[in-house]
Amino acid sequence: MMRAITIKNITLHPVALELVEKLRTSFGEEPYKTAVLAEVETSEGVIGWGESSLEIRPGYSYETMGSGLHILREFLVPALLGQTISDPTAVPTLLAETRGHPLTKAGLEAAVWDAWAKSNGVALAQAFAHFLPAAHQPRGYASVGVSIGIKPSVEKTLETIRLRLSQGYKRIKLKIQPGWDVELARGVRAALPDIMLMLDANSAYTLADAEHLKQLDEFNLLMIEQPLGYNDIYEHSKLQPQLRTPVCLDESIHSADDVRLALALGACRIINLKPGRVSGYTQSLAIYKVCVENQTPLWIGGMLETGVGRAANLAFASLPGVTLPCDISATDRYFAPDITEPPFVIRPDSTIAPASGLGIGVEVVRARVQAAAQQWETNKPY
Ligand code: OSB
Ligand code: MG
Repeated sequence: MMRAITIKNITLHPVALELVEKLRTSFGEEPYKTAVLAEVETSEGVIGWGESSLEIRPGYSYETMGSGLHILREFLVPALLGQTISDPTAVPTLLAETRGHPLTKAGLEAAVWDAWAKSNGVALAQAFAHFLPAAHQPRGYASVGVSIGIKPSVEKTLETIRLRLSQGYKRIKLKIQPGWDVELARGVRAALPDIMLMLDANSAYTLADAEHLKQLDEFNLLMIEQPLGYNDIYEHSKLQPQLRTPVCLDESIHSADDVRLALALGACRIINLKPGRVSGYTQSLAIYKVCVENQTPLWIGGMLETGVGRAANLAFASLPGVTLPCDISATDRYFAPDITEPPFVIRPDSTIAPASGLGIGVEVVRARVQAAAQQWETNKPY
C-alpha cells in the first residue's frame, strides 16, 4: 500500500546551461541547454524535482521556454497546489483542463513522481514498476548510445564517433538533413563497417524523397528516425514498406493511441519514447505497455536533459521492455558540471547505472541551480 502526498508548494526554476558539445540538427542549433525545473514540496516537507525540457525556439516542438513558463504559472501550478494525490498517475487528470503542452506538463508530473517515490521510500524505477506487471522489475542498468550533430565534414564526424566509441558508446546516432545523408552514411560505413549506426532526420524529408531515402538501405542501419513530417503518421506508412531500414517515429508520437495507430498502419517498426514529448511518465507507461503487447522495439529518447531529467529517464530506461539503446549519454557528454551529483558515467558495455537513492536518486546542487537560473536571466532572448 503506497501513501498519498499533498502538494504544499511549487517553485519554478528556469535554467540555461552551457553545453560541452552542441547538437546541430536539421532544425538548427540551440545556444544553451534550457529547461524549467519544477520543485514540489509536500505537506510533510519532502522535495521532488522534475524537468520540463523546453527549448528557446519552437523547432523540435511548438513549446518553448516562454510558452512553458506561461502555461505553468497561469494554469498548471494552480491546478496542482493544495491537491492530495494518491499516486502520480492521477496528475494527468488534474492537468487535463489545459490541452496540449506535453513537455511543460511532464516536468510537473515528474516532480510529483519524485516526491511520491521519496515519500514511499522507493527509487523511481521501482515506482514505475509498481504500475506494471510483476515480470517488469527494473534491471538496474540502462543500455545507451550517443547522438551526434551535423558536423562540417565526414572527417569531423568520424573524429567524434571514434571518441564516443573509445568512451564505451556502442550505438551511434547521426543527425542528417537533405544534402547531408547518403554520402555521410557511405563515408562512415567505409571507415567503420561494423558499428551499430542509426540516423535521425528530425522531419527534414517528404514522401517525394522516398527514392532518395532508399539509398540508405545499403548501409545496414539500425533505423532511420522521423524522416517525414513532425506530426505525420500516414505518409510514414507509405514510406516504411519501401525501405528495408526500420523507420522509428519520434516527433509524431504523443500518446499510446498514436503508437497503436502507427503500428496498425505499418508507419514504423520502432518507437522512440521521450517521456516529455508524451506529457510524462504516466503516458510513457501506457506506451510501454502497448509496445510490450505488440513486441515492438522501444527505446528512450533524450532532449539533452539536465541531471534532473536524465536521472528519471534512466530509471525508466532500466525497465526490461525498453529493448534498444537509449539516447541517454553520460553527464560529461553534456555539462561540466551538471546541476546534480554524482555524475552519470558510461561503462565499457555501453550501459549507465541509474542512481540508487530514493526517487530520482541524485542530489540537486542548489548553488548550481541558482547559477543556471542566473545564466537564463542574463541570456534569455525574450
Ligand atoms: O530528435 O532525438 C532528437 C535533442 C533535442 C531535440 C531532439 C532530439 C535530440 C537528441 C538528443 O537527439 C539526444 C540526447 O539527449 O542525448
Ligand atoms: Mg529524434
